[in-house]
Amino acid sequence: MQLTKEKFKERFERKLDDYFENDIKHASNSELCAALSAVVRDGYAPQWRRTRISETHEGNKQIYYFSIEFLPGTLLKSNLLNLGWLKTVREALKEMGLDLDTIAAAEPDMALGNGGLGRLAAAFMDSLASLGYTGNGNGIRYKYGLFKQKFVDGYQKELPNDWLKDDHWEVRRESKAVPVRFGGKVEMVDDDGWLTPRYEGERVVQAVPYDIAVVGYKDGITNTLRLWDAEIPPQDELKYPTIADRRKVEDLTSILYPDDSNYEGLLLRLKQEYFFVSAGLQSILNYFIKDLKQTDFRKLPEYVAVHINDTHPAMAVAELMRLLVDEHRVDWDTAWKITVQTMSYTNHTIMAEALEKWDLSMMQDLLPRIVQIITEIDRRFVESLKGKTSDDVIERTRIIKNGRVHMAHLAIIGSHSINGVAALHTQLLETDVLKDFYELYPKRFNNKTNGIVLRRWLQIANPELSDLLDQTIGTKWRDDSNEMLKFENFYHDTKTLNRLEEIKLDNKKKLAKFIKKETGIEVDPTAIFDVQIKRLHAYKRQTLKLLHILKLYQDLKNGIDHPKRVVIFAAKAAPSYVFAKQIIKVINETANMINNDPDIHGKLKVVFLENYNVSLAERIIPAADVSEQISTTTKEASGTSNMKLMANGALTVATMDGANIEIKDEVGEDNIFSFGLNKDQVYKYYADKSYHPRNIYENDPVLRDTIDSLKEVPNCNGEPQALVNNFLSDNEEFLVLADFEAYLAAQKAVEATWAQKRIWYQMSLVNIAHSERFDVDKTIQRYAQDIWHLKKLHIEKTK
Ligand code: 26Q
Repeated sequence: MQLTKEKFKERFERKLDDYFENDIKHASNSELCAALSAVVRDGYAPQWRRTRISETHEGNKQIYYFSIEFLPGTLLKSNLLNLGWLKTVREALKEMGLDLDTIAAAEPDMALGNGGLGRLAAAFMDSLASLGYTGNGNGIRYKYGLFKQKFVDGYQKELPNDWLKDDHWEVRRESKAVPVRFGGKVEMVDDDGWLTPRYEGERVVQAVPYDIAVVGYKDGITNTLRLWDAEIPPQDELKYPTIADRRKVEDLTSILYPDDSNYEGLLLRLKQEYFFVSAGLQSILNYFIKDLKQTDFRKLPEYVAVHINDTHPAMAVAELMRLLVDEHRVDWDTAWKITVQTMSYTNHTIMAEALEKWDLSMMQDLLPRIVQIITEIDRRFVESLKGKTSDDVIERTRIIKNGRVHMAHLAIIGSHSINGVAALHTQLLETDVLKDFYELYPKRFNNKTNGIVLRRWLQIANPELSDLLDQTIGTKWRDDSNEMLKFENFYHDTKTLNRLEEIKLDNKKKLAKFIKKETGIEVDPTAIFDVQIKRLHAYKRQTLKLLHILKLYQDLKNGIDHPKRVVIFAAKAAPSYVFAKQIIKVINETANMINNDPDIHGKLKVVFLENYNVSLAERIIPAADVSEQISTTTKEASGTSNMKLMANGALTVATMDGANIEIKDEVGEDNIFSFGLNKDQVYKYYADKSYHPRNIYENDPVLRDTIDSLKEVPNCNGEPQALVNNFLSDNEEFLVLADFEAYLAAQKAVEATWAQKRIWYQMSLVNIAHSERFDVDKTIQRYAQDIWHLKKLHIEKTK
């Protein structure tokens, strides 16, 4: 819908008056934000309704993306951008004496995810709507998002993140509520010749959906992210007389587990997984039967694709079987065909500790019928392979083993497509982690390299760079990222290169101001801004960066010069992850030591910003010169911050891991600083158990001095020693010291290039131009074509 500034002002003032009986002079930022959000909601409402009507009418196939995490961050500016209103609203507010960014800062981050996996799910939602595919998100409405991180004495403390109190987007749809059953006993009885479950002593929870509009960019459609909340069923109120009873039900959706790539077999987590899977599938079948008026379930895969985002929703395989066989009386073989044709699965990690294996007896108590069904799926799987492959392979691939249910096996056996998230990752799945399955089902495996919402990371986060693109290559890139490649034609254009430098400096000044306000630390915007932002995890090796910092510090103390550098970290550690928290403490104390040392004349600063989230990423990324992507090769499935930083012109220092390899392929080896062990070297160390870091320590004086200086970091309680012990332990899994020397060399190359500013910005320009390859729309096109088989929805545009 076209919006003029005048129309906007009028609506905005009316909302402010309706909601708060207030005017722009006296309203608080959160009131202004609420009123602005209300105008935006009115803006997409007709389109949202029309999308729902058209999808039923056209009966196009729909994708349901099942994910236990969605991490959209803030929605206000992204909705404004996608409605095509961003510029108009920004200007209109300015004329009213208001600043959009200040108002938008009052919106809480919707952080219903830990990191990469949740952010990817949100990016997929945006892209599906933007491309005109009917895509639905299915997840959990956590009362508290990912914890808020504070540093006290350099240690991480976690506080609750009560995002709902200021949320403006969700719509409760009680009429779509469905029951979800837990516990009790189940017995199969003959009902008219059909074996039917009879339940006894079960508890029923009411799943109530809250829908959030997903507004597609410009000509896109408006889809739905459906998040489920748990309530007491209205007819069961009397069964929950006390507040404690009620709380038990509410607890189900109260917290997001803060673990990233780490599996803990907790009952509540299992409940959460079944809860949103069952609710989502019931709501899909209700739609199929009631709205599409279908009676033949064999047609389900023509209308519905269900995607399992990592193994957390893998019970969807068994739950769809239950619904088809028990509730709709479809025979087992037919139901199985339908299920496999409907389901597809993405693996996001090769780390063994992240693989979910639920205790069978725990699952049996909570979900007795689901266990019967999984047992039957397992039995038939084993039966189907007997005589066709070795007993060893059968034993390795079956679902239930040693009293545990292997969720990845359930997902693989029950899906027609299995994909990894970057070329190397998929290759490792095929040749190593899921080798047996790859041999059984080679055609099911495929790669889908991750992507990012370039619109957000350029147009919203970096308006100045976006303007430069407009001025050089025209504005078409805003609709078609392929156009960005034309930016390479400006490789020799001094004016453009100078402008790139100015923009970067401007963004760095803004970040420097923010850093000063948040931490009190003074940083020089002309220094190299060296950025590592991602979850804190041993495999991501924030430790390698720490060792580099200590080496630089020692050099500066010894009179060896280096260009000025500001190292910026932001990262949350899982609350129970002791080693990750020790790393945070040591980095914080190292920062204190260095930042307050007058000897080095401010040549090196270290800043650890608290509470990394999408909003903070939007501040840091446009200001980054160097992007640190230094995971142990083979461990980072893809990474996505690498793509965001590249799009904003940061130069990448990278191991050849995950999507870093594809970034290098794209920009060429001259436009990236790659270093470190390759996958074969890493695997050889693992196979031979031949990694003995103590030898490196003893033979490399530079490394030895650096490690020894780590032990001297003040104000700690044994944390530095814990790090040292880890680095030096035999066959240390992440091979930190093995890559140290190569990493220093890569950083030397960074310094040399920094001294030649023209080359630096030429490299930066190439990176920006080629970031188009990682536009999430390209990723989604491939999913839509190869896995989900979707057609675009055609709807009449709002006038
Ligand atoms: C599992 C069971 C119990 C509790 C927690 C979990 C759990 C939660 C989150 C397991 C894994 C995750 C998250 C994994 C994740 O974010 N992986 C990242 O996915 C990105 C998107 O594909 C990749 O880019 C990253 O490389 C990968 O680390």
